[in-house]
Amino acid sequence: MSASGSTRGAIIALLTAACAVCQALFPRESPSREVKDVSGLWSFRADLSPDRNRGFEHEWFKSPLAETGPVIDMPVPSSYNDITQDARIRDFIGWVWYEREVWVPGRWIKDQGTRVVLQVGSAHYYSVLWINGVKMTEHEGGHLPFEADISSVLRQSSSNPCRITIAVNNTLTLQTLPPGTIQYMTDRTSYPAGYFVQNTNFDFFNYAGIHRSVLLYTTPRVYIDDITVETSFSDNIGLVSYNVSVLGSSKSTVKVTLSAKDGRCVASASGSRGVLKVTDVNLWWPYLMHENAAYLYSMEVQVTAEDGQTDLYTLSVGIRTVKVTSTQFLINNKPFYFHGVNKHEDADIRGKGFDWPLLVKDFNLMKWMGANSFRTSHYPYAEEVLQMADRHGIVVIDECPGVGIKDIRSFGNVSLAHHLTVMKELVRRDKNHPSVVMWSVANEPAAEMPPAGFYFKELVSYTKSLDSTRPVTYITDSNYARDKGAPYVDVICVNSYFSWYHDPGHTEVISIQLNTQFDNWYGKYQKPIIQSEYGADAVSGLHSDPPMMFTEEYQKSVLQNYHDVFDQKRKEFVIGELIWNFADFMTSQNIMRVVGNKKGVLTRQRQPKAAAFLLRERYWSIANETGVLPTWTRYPCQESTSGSFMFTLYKPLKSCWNLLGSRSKDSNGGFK
Ligand code: BDP
Repeated sequence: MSASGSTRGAIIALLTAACAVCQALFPRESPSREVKDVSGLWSFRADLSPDRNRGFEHEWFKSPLAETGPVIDMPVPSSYNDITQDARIRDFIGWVWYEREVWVPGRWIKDQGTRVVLQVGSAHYYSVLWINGVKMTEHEGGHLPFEADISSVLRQSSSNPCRITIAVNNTLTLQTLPPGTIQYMTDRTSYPAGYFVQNTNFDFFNYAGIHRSVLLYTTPRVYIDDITVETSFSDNIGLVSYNVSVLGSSKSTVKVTLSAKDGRCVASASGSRGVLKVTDVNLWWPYLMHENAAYLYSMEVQVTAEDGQTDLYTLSVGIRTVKVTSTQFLINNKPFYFHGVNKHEDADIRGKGFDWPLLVKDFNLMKWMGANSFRTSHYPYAEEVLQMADRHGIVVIDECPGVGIKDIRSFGNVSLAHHLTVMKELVRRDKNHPSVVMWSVANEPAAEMPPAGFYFKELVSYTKSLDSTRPVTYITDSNYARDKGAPYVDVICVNSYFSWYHDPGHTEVISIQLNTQFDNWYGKYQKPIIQSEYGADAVSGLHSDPPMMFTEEYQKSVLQNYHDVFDQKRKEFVIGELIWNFADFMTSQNIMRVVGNKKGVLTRQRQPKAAAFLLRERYWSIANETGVLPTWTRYPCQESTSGSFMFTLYKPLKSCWNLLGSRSKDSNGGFK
């Protein structure tokens, strides 16, 4: 076996059983499943001991946390950093302990045929979970769910209610994703004993804690472990190929039915694998691309065990295809142009904690802006975000936490094996979302370093082996001639900050530098290109004319200069533009940032800067060019008093309405 062959074998071996604790199906109620949300107020204690290890030495998980020392209230989900007035908690590095006692419904425990699972939506970064003092599982990685079957511990233990203890450590090392280093300052003339800091190669604040809901849910003993759907179509027939994984018995029967929005069953099949055929299919189309965007079917999977017990799970299914040519990104065989945003999970007080009002507000803002897409920069977002994207037709580039891989020691086999595991967990969770059209395996890695070639070859090909239906990319800021991973990606995604980090203050250089950037990349690879980041900081309310850096006018001017080039190149091979960033976000403290990164076109509180209006004008007019924007797409819409829908008029659209009459639809309802 060659050196790289044996390395690969070792890495793949490391991956077996990697998903023992990772979740495939979003916990959802059904006639056979119950869900109990145990988020809310938890007890919290940061381990402030010098080596952060007192909690383990003194076994804080064995008794109620309050008996081990002082605890404070901590909301879940939320980052813990901005909840208190204590800078030590804000900047804490190491183990923190969470605990909550909950009542588990008696019938869940009595009924031996019920499996009780505890799921943590995400906790940053490394977690250990105990139930009633018994260790259940550990999980590495901050942005994906993990779970444990806790049925037997619940049944063994006489203690009721049940005590959930979760220890979470946010330390980042060269082998974590994202990577980081802990630097000990040993000069006693400058630093106190034991002083250390966490260094990272990304600028967003390393928020930590339990960031998403903690749920208890049940399934029957014989249960649906995973469902995979892959969709395509031919003329007006939609094809849904499915694969159901059942655990708990080798002898069970599987029935699958697919229903339209009105509840009509449109296809059904038996068996754990098969293909459903849907006549007169309604395809899943992106927002602003079709009059009936984001059409979702409902797939009901029913598993019946030998003893007659059934498990039922319902999955939303959008039927669509994705293809990449040398110049285009095709959704349902039609060219799709990404006019969208990069985001962060970030807000005042809650940090990266999941928040429904924020989620709905952000989708309203994206639709208001005419954005048809976003990238989950720089880590997987809560699955609820993808469910919203499915329902609203917003296209997603789904990124893993491979951000800031800059040190050569982070390209080793331990790092690669973990990176593959993360991709496995990510694909397992997100593979059925029609909104997800591409995987991004990293952001701005040191792709010019010698080991990057092998690393990205393995990472991309492994991701493709997990999902052959979606293109794979990573986001680069390397030199086009020296980037060692670019040969393996399907779409080139480039970040650049002309007239900001280079030639500050000189927007006049943007046109030449951006044209060169595009021509170089396309010339070498003949692959379509997305401008995956560009932008400039603007402190909301700062103005100057002529524009100066950090003012709203300068941010606008940078954007306009980029847009002029995009408008030439999108006639050729540029297939998208994603602004950096949707909203201002918190960063670590450093001389480059004024209380956070201000490249948002919205403030952190989601109020528009001048650039947001510029983008809105642009995105809506690009959407108009495709000629598919009759009244129904305009946003927001209001119900009129007469009961019919009345839409808020948006000026740039008006002139195009008369054009629409002449457009004709193809057989799938798309516009020609
Ligand atoms: C890019 C990074 C992004 C940063 C941005 C910036 O991908 O995470 O926030 O620069 O500096 O290089 O604003």
